[in-house]
Amino acid sequence: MNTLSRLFALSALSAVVIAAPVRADDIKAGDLVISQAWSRATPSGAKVAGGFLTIENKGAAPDKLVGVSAEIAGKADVHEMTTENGVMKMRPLDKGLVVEPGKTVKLAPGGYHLMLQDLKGPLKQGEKVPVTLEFEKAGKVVVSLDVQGVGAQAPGGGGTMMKKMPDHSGMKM
Ligand SMILES: [Cu+2]
Repeated sequence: MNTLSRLFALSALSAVVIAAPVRADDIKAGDLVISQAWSRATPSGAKVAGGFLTIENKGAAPDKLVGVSAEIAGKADVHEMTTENGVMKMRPLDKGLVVEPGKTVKLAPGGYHLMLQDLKGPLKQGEKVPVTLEFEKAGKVVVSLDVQGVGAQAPGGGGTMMKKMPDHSGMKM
């Protein structure tokens, strides 16, 4: 290897490192980066729970979320929530959820979400629930849903606040 190609290899390497500022929580799968996976605690006896996350496609081709499964759920789907004549409705996305190249798709309350059904047990605040996502191109990806409080509307709700205050970890709830 001559000096020039050595230099080139070195700079290419550092470029890769700089171009991928992935946070510790982020999960990379092929061209996809999945982050902020979370859910909400369920009241006892509840049979369904929603799952929320952010999918970013850093590649040049579209990918598609075609399936979801979880140990804790007998059945899981990708759902879409819409408001029709003032009534909130949700339905499974039979054809999957497309993530266009260069775009970010957010699954959040009131919109797209993972629907965990036939729950085998409650989701408890502070727990991490493993869920397997299946993408057409990126394949199967396991993510952990960070379980927040019952009324949480976003990740980083009550559960995360508690974790950031170790002094209060012995506090009774
Ligand atoms: Cu749903």
